[in-house]
Amino acid sequence: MKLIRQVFCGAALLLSGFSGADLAQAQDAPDAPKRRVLVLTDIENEPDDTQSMIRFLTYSNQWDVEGLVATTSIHQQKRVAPEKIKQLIEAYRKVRPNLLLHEKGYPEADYLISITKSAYPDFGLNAVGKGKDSEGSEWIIKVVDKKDDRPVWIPVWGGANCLAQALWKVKMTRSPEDVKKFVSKIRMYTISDQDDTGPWIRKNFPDVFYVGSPGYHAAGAYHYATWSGISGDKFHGRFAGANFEIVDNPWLDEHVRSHGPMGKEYPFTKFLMEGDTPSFLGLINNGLNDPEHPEYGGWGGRYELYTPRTLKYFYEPETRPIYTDAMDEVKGTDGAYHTSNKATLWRWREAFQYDFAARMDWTIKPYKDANHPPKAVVKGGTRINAKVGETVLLSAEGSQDPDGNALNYEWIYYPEPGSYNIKESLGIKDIKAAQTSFVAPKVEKPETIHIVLAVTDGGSPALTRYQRVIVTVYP
Ligand SMILES: [Ca+2]
Ligand SMILES: [Ca+2]
Repeated sequence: MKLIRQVFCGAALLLSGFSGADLAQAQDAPDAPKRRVLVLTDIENEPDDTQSMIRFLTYSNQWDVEGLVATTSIHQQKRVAPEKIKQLIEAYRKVRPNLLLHEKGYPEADYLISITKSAYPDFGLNAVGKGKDSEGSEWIIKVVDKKDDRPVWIPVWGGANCLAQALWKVKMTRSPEDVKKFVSKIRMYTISDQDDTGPWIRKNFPDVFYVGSPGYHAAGAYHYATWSGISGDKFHGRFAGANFEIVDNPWLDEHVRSHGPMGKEYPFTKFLMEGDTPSFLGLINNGLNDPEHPEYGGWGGRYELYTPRTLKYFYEPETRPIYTDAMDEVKGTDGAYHTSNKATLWRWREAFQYDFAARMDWTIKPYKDANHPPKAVVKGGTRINAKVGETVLLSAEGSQDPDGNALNYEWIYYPEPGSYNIKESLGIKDIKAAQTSFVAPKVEKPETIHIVLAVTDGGSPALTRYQRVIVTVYP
C-alpha cells in the first residue's frame, strides 16, 4: 500500500477551501447549534399540508421552531387556517411526554401554539403593500431581527406572500444596508410557485437564498418539480424505479395512521403524499443533509445554482440564479438506472420513510420497543486530501447504535456533487465493508469527490444515518 494521507489540520482546510464553519456544519456534530425554522403553510387547502405538519412536529426537537404561519395559495385564496395547526399541536401535546422518552428537546405545546400566526387572507400580491401587514408578516420580521446570527430557514408550503410582505415592509422602512442584512439571514425553499410572490421575491430581492422548482404550481409545474419525487404522482404513473409502496395509503395506515393521537390526525392522501415535506427534509440532521449546500444533495433532493429557463408556466423570464432542479443518475428498485431531478429525492425514500415511521412509534411506544438511529462516524474526519495514485482509507470505525443493533455499512460514490463526476465506479474495494479503500484517480487539476457513508441499523424499521466524505484529489 502506498502512502496514505488523511489530512484534516487547519492548513489543509485552507488549502482545500473549506472554512471551519463549513466543516462543523458538514460533520453535523451532535452538539451543533439547532437550525432556526419558520414554516409558511396553506394548510387546509388539501390534506397534504396536514400530513407534512405531523411529520414536521415529530422532528421539532431537531430545530428551534420559530414560527408556524397559516397562509393562502392558489388553492385557498381568501382564507387562512391557523386553527388547523393548533389542532395538530393539541395532538402533539398528548404524545410529547412519550416522544421525550426517545429524544430530548421537544418543545412545549404551549410554546408552539404561541408561535402559530396568521397571514393576510388574500391571494398573492393582493396581500402585499401598504396596509397589508399581518401578525404573520410582523412575526417573520421579528424572528429574522432577533439578535441571533443563525439564518432562518423558511419552508414555503403554499403561497409566499406573507414573506413577501415582510420583505416589502423592511425595504420601505430601512436603509439599503439594513435591508441587505435582513435578506442575508433568510433561507427559503418554495414548493414551486403557488402564487405570484415567489417570482416577485426573486425579481425584487435577488440576493435571497432561494431553493425550489419554480413554475406555476396550478398550471402543472409539479410534473417537473423535484419535490414531486417525495411520493411520485399517481396521475402520471408511478415513478419508474421509485418505491411507491412505502408512500401509498396502505403503508401509511400501518405505520402512521394506526399510531395514537398524531396518527389519527394524519389524513388519507388525496393527490400526493406530503408534497410540501421536501422543503424541510433537507433540514433534518442526519449527517447527509448540508442545507447551506443544496448542490450536495440530501433527503430533500439536490439543487444547483443557475438561472432557470423560462417555461410557459413562469410569470415572466427569470433573471437571477436560484438553487433549482439538478439531475442524479440513480439505480431504481427495478434494477434500471434513471436520470432525473426527481431521482435526487426518491433515491432516499426508504430512509426518510422508515425514519418517520420510527418517530411515529416514538409517539406511542416505550424506548425498548422502538428503534433509534445509529450514529455514523468516519474515523479521521470527513475532509481528505490525496494525490493521484494514493490509496485513500475509508473507515467507519466508531459508528454505533443506541439500541445495540448490528450495523450495515455502505460507501456510496456520489458523482454528481463532486467536480470529479465521472459516472463509472470509483473502484472502492468493498462498498459494504466497515473499512475499505480506493485509489485516488488521475486528475489534471484539483478535483473533489463525494463519498457518502450510509450506516443502517438492524432494528425495525431499519434506520440510516450518514457522513459525507469529500476527498480532494491533487495532480
Ligand atoms: Ca401546501
Ligand atoms: Ca437502532
